[in-house]
Amino acid sequence: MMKILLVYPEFPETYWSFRHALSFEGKRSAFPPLGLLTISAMLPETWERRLVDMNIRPLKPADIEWADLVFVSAMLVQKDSMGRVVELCQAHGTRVVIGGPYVTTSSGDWPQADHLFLGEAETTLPEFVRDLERGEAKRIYQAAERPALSATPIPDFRLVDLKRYSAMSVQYSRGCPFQCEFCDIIEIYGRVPRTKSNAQMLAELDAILQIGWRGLVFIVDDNFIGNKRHVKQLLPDLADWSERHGHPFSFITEASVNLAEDEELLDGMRRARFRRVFLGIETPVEASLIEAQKGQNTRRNLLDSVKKIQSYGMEVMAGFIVGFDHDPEDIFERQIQFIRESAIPLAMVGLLTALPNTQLWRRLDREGRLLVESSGNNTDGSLNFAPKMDVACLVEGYKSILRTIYSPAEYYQRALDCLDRVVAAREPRRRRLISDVMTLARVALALGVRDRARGEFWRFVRRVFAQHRGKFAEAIRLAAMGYHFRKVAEGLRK
Ligand code: B12
Ligand code: SF4
Repeated sequence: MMKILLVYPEFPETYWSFRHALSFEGKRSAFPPLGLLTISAMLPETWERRLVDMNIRPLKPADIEWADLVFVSAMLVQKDSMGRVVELCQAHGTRVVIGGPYVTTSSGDWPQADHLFLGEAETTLPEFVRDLERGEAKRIYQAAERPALSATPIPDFRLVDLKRYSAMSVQYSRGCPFQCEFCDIIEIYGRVPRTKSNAQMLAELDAILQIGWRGLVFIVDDNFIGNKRHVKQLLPDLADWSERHGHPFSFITEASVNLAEDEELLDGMRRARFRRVFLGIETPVEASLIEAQKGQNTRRNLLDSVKKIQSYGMEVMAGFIVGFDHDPEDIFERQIQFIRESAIPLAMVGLLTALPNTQLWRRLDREGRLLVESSGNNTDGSLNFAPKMDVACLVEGYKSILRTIYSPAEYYQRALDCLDRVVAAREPRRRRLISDVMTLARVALALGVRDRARGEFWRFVRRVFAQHRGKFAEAIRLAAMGYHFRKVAEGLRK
């Protein structure tokens, strides 16, 4: 029997850390590390396992001393923290196994690790276990092909400390059929979306229901509608499941903008209780979309698409990018205008980043424009390539977008516009009255008393009471998120 410690390294403070907003809910992190939960379920049942998510609590020497093997998973932004974990393991003489998207794209950076997994682990991890038992474990395991998701077990959700997270994660598909130039998803997970069966998905929902989870579930797919035919078969089953279980969950996911043209999909998602969807809008400038090979966004009116999705009860969140070669000088004002008109409160605006091994990375390399490895965080205001626009103009323009869209007046107005557009839906039954009251009290104290923009906050609350009383909880959540985004944007300015 082996003792396995699964470690998820720390994220820096970024847009996606949601750190300033999570503290209002008394949570430490937004989502549990699904990659580690998934590989845990592939290990022999008799092996003991423990999970340390360093976004929840620090890793202690005693954790490592307990383990025979330490498994670490990381994205590029967790690189430094992963480096410290690997060092700590070495200092304790404990073997360390690393994998995940960052290791897959940058394996050469890790001479210190004992075992490296490149790609998905459904076929390679069982091979490693067999090799280990024979004392013949190799240093590098590289998946020969992308596995069918029928081989993916139900993740080990029981390892998760539910109280610490604001949502649970499940995955339905991997891969995306599009070919955006900057995207590493298609390099890591491929362009042929692979899906789980309906039965697999429902079994995963049963599992998280059984451990006591109620509330938000993030379907972490790269593009939930990558295989529309399969999704259309899933959605009715998902809606039935939800009905049968008294609507314990609502869903959030990521999708491409062509979702807007498919009413069957939109209706199916509404019925299955999808409440938020993250879209890759990137830019309102057609020439930049063409440069980015994002044809799916040029074939439609993007503002109308957002509006359509909102009308199906889903708040739209979206990613925006500046720094394309074809960006005109007024790109910053155009992005601000688009974000304003689209009523997207949670707009993640980033500088174009060349992630390792992407088409963009290869092109810039050919053109001699690559400068350094990306930090993996496209919202930290740093550039890893030489842009066509003057660097100072680009970075200052980028910051001006953030200053504007997260200024309290702009943000609260977008939040109100969003509440106007997103047609109200009954939320899942919850038994969390006390924690909801605590959240409200914390938000009111931070935003309504301590914050210098408290006047704007109370104006927002008054307008919510007057126009959207039934959406009060949603409005408070949006206010808290806006506060987080503003804090991160302010940090960037220093
Ligand atoms: C959910 C998600 C998040 C969540 C993280 C939740 C969490 N706690 O994990 C949130 C929304 C917070 C997030 C944020 C970000 N993310 Co993210 N995210 C994802 C997403 C959509 C799904 C991750 C997931 O759960 N996958 C499901 C599991 C099952 O897949 P997996 O992790 O690949 O695991 C498999 C294998 O890789 C392998 N494996 C994984 N780990 C290990 C470890 C060992 C030891 C072994 C043996 C095997 C192994 O086995 C698994 C089964 O095959 C991925 C895309 C994707 N398809 O994975 C992007 C992705 C990981 N994110 C990415 C990025 C860039 C970011 C951000 C930097 C974006 C930004 N600019 O702010 C931020 C950074 C985080 C932060 N807080 O600062 C990139 C990473 C690129 C890279 N090379 O590192 C990805 C690939 C998508 C993309 N291109 O944008 N993200
Ligand atoms: S639509 Fe999204 S996931 Fe698909 S290729 Fe483009 S950026 Fe990548």
